[in-house]
Amino acid sequence: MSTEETLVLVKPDGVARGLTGSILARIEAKGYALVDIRLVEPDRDRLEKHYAEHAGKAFYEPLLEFMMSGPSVAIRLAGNRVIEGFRSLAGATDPTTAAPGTIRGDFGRDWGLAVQQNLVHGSDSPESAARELGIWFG
Ligand code: IDP
Repeated sequence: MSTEETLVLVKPDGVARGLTGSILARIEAKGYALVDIRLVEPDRDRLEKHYAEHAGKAFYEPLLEFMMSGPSVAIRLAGNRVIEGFRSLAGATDPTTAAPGTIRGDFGRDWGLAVQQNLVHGSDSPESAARELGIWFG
């Protein structure tokens, strides 16, 4: 047993396109547990903390603008190896090359913008999960 928790976000493009229910259905079908869920309109300060590792990159400012363009659904998700498992469900960062069968592969679209609008976020390590859960649910 290695039950753990992760932060999942349905990003503004996923909420705006009405895909929250479809994404939650995949998460629940996989057997992960929703511990907490809320609609959030993050301010810049919260997003700078969340995306600190990307500060200075070409897509950083467009990423923050995109994440402030509308509400996201923040989910505290639990399960055995859920960090790795949700990232597997989500698929690769680039929706064009994300594998069919993944959330990004099936629903994501490359809009030709400076930032990939790829529907979801999932923490990438136990350390990131603890930090990000504090930012969104602290
Ligand atoms: P991940 O969300 O797949 O873990 P990260 O490398 O942590 O990917 O990047 C965070 C977010 O920044 C991505 O989900 C995507 O929205 C955006 N992003 C990352 N790399 C690029 C890029 O090369 N071009 C445009 N947007 C990017």
